[in-house]
Amino acid sequence: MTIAITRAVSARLAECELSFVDRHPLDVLVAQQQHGAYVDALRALGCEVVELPAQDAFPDSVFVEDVAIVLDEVAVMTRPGATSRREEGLSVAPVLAQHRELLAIQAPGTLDGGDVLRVGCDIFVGESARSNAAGITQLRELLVPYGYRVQGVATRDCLHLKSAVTAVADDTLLINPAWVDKAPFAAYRLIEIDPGEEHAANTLRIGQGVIQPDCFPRTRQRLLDAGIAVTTVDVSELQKAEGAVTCCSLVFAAAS
Ligand code: CIR
Repeated sequence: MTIAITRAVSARLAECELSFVDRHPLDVLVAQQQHGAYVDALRALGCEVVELPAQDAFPDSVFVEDVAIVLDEVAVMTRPGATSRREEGLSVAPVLAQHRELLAIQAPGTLDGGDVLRVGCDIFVGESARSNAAGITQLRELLVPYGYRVQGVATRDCLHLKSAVTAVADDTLLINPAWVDKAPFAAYRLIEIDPGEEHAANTLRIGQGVIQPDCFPRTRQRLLDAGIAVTTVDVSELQKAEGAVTCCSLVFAAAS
């Protein structure tokens, strides 16, 4: 069974961190409705959704992906790069502890889950403004004993590594080559986004298909042409908070 942990949208979402997108008026009620439809899509694709209550004190707390990395064997609580987000994980940890042994990134390390792309035993980590060298080194030391290879990857002009590249199948990645070099991913089949849809690389893989924002029709067609099933959701208000589809959930297999 696939579990997805989500958190309802904070009433203060409009006070979110922004790094690479400009601040535009944001309708929290619409964001909450869109988040509800995203949760519905997760359920329709077979996930058991664990919905955590909103934490209004933390504007970005809907973006639960950033506070933890969940692998088959273990989960790692991160130390988010934005100081405003450091305490978001405190209420997620006890929920994850029901499913996995917990490890943790310690100061001075910083790491956002949005920077962590796992493909099989390969774990690529964005060397971004949010994830520093100490965080990446700690993650490597924590996960090498479990057989993972952890590799830092430079990103540019985007918030996280998974803004630029995500896995859409076991051997296939969807990539925006303007934001990350293709070379580290040479072992995989690469599908490039449509260059006019620069935010389109962030997709959430569920089973044999992906969830993708509905505003990237040309990239969606490239995925469909490659035989990838696509479920679309409208997350326009969450995109104004520099979020998209991976960031709103922690998805993992239930321990057997
Ligand atoms: C932030 O800047 O931290 C939030 N406004 C957006 C975080 C999005 N997280 C993600 O894509 N993993």
